[in-house]
Amino acid sequence: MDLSDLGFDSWFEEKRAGMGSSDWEIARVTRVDRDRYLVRNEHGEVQAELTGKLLFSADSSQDLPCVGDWVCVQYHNDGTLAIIHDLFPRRTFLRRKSAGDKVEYQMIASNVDVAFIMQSCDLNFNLRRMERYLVMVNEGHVEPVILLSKTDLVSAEDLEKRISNIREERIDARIIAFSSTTGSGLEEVKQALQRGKTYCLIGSSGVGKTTLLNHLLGSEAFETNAVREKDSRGRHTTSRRQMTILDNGALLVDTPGMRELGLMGVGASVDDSFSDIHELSAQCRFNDCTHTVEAGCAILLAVRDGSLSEARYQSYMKLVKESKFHEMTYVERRKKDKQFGRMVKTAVQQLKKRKPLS
Ligand SMILES: Nc1nc2c(ncn2[C@@H]2O[C@H](COP(=O)(O)OP(=O)(O)OP(=O)(O)O)[C@@H](O)[C@H]2O)c(=O)[nH]1
Ligand SMILES: [Mg+2]
Ligand SMILES: [Zn+2]
Repeated sequence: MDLSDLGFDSWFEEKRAGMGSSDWEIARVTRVDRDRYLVRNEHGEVQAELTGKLLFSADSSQDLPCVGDWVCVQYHNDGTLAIIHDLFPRRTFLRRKSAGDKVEYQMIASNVDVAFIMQSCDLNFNLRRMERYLVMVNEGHVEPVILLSKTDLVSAEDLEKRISNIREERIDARIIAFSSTTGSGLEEVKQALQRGKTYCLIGSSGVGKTTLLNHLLGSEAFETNAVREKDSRGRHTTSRRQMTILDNGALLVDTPGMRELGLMGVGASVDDSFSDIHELSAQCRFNDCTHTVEAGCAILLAVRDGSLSEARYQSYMKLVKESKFHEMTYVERRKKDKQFGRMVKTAVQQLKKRKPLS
C-alpha cells in the first residue's frame, strides 16, 4: 500500500511543497471522536493528537482536522502516536449547520469524491430532505449518488414511483436502489466503489448506513440497531465518523445519522440544485424580482400554469431565505460559537496534563 491507495494524488502533492518542515510525514485522518484522532499512512493506523499551536490558531472547529483530511504528522513512541502539525487544504468537503439557530458549521468529512445520500424507501423517503442534502453536497464540490435503501419494504411499483418522483424534481444524480436484507442491488453499489476513491454515507439515523458498510465488509464489524416500530426512526447508533478501507480498496466513511439538516449552501449552490428555477428567474420582468408578489415573475407564472410544482417552489424559497440569513450573519458566526470555545478549553487542559514526549 502507498499513499495513493489512501487517495493522495497530484493535487495534494502540489500543496505539499508549501507545507512546513520536511521532517513531517503525511497521513490521513480516519477517525475523529471529540478531541481524539486516528490517522493512517501506508504502514498502518495510529492514535493522534494535535499540537497546541494548531489548536490555538484555529478560529473555528472547521479549522481542526476532520475525517478525510490529509495532515502533516510526526511519529513518536516507536510510531505508536502521531502528533498532527498541520492540515492540507481540502479539495472537497461535507459540512452541516450545527443544530439550533446559531450559524456555525460542523465538518462531516473532507476530500470525499462521492457522497452517498441515503434514504430508505419506507417512511424516511422525503424529497425536500433529499434536496437539502443535494445542496450541501453541491456546495462542497462532492459528486452525489442517491442510495434508496430497504427496497424489501416496498413493492416494485412503489419503488418505481419513488424513482420517478425524484426525476420529476429534476434531480439527475445517479440513483441506486438496494436492500441489505435481500441483497438485491448490492452488486450495483459495489460496482460504484473504486479503489483509492473516498465515499461518504450520509442520511437520517436508521436508514441502514452501517448495515451497508457491514455487508460490504462481509462482517458485523460495526454496531447497528433496529429502528423504532412506531415511526421507523433510528436510534443514533453510530456516534463517530470513521473511514474504513474495503476489500476492493475503496475508502468508505460512515457517519452518525443527522438529526437536523440545516442548509449549508450559499446562493450559488442553491441555484445549482434548482437550476430549472434559476433559469426561469432570468425571464422575470424585474432584475431584483423576489418571486413573491411581482407582476411578470416567470417563476410564479410557472407555478400557476403547473409546470413548476408548488412544493418545489416553496422549498426553493425556503432555501433562498436561509442562505440570505447565513450571509447576513457570517461576521458574527465565529464570535458566537461558545461550544467551540469550550472544546478548545478542554483540549488545552488535556494538553497540559499530557507528559512531555520523549
Ligand atoms: N428491512 C430492512 N431493514 C434494514 C435494511 N438495512 C438495514 N436495516 C435495518 O435498519 C436498522 C438500522 O440500520 P443501521 O445500519 O443501524 O442504520 P444507520 O443508518 O447506520 O443508523 P445510525 O447509525 O443511527 O445513523 C437495523 O435494524 C437494520 O437491520 C434493509 O435493507 N431492509
Ligand atoms: Mg450507523
Ligand atoms: Zn420572479
